[in-house]
Amino acid sequence: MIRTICSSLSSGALFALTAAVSQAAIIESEPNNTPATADAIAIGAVPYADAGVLTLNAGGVDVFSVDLSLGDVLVANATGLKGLPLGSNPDVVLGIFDSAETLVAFDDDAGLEYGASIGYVIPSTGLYYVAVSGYDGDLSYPTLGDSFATANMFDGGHPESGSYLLALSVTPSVPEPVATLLLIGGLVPALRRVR
Ligand SMILES: [Ca+2]
Ligand SMILES: [Ca+2]
Ligand SMILES: [Ca+2]
Repeated sequence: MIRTICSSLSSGALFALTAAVSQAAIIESEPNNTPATADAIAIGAVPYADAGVLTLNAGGVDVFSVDLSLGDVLVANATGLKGLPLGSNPDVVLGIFDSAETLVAFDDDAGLEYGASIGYVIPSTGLYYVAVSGYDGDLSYPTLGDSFATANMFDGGHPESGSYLLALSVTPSVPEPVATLLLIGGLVPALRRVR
């Protein structure tokens, strides 16, 4: 099926399509187990949304760094793809760490099945880390304020492994249509005053 589609495209179009697809996916490069070895994700202009199919290794963590601005709404979802029902395996967890590598948000199972989901409003402009790890079975979650080095579930002790979907989005704190209305609401009275 893929070959049929490709044969109908010129090499230039195929290159453009390949480039567009590769730029649109979150990718990782192991080892990315710590903030120091994180894979950088370029957010660019907001609103932003992207996703990638990645691999969690037993004992491993996948860490991604993102530059975010005050008021940005970061939403991260991780969903296990190894078994059915979707999200049940691997049992992933998500952590958001700030530039000091301090845990500021954590989730285990708010996503699909044992998938993880976090929505976090960025309190100050800077670098943040999105970390995907596995549930380690000891019934003890990390505490907000923990450092990456000491946060339980991110210490390399979990048995979970397999492919998972990571989806990230970043939106401004005030939705654009609302911001536009506010701008018009401010401009129209001003113009009337000028007249
Ligand atoms: Ca990985
Ligand atoms: Ca990793
Ligand atoms: Ca989980």
